[in-house]
Amino acid sequence: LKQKSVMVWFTGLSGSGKSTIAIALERELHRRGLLCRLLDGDNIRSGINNNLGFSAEDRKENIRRIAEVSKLFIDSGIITLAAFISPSNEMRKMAADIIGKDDFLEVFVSTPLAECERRDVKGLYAKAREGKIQNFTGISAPFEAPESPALSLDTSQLSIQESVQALLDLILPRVKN
Ligand code: GGZ
Repeated sequence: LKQKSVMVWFTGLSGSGKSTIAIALERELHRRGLLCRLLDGDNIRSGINNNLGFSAEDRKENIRRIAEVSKLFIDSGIITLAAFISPSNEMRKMAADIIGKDDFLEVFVSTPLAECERRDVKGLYAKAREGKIQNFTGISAPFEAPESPALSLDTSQLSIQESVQALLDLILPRVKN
């Protein structure tokens, strides 16, 4: 293998910027010739996890499967980025245990709820406030902030470029031979 792999696990509210940052990071890693793969709702909840909803139980199973799939990527030497709300310490610990703590970097996209709700890119917060979506994280379902993330990124304070640079500073030393 030419590169060491690492798991970059993004956690944060809907609309916090997890996928946006992860996509920009993926592009920068590719530009440096590094193999990486992004897992997010678009390729996981539409496919392998299309039978899961947003109950606490389904979210836990969502995260468990994502961690198992990520482990396969990691074991193949591919830097793996996962962008899921993963709302509890218990779920993130389960993911870290499956993947292995040494390879697991927890990144908290800490954009405040008020800012996520102000953006409301998909109109989901409005629907959640109206009661049209149940169990919506931050409104009618809990989100626990991580206790000791490797990195916290608040996209109401940092540009995407600044966030990506902080991530590269964290990741590149770990994947170089
Ligand atoms: C939270 C929900 C919900 C509920 C649909 N709660 O902004 P989005 O749209 O694209 O990202 C959210 C996504 C969250 O899925 P995850 O797999 O990341 O969640 S978890 O880790 O908790 O399993 C949102 C959309 O799905 N969405 N209903 N009730 N987000």
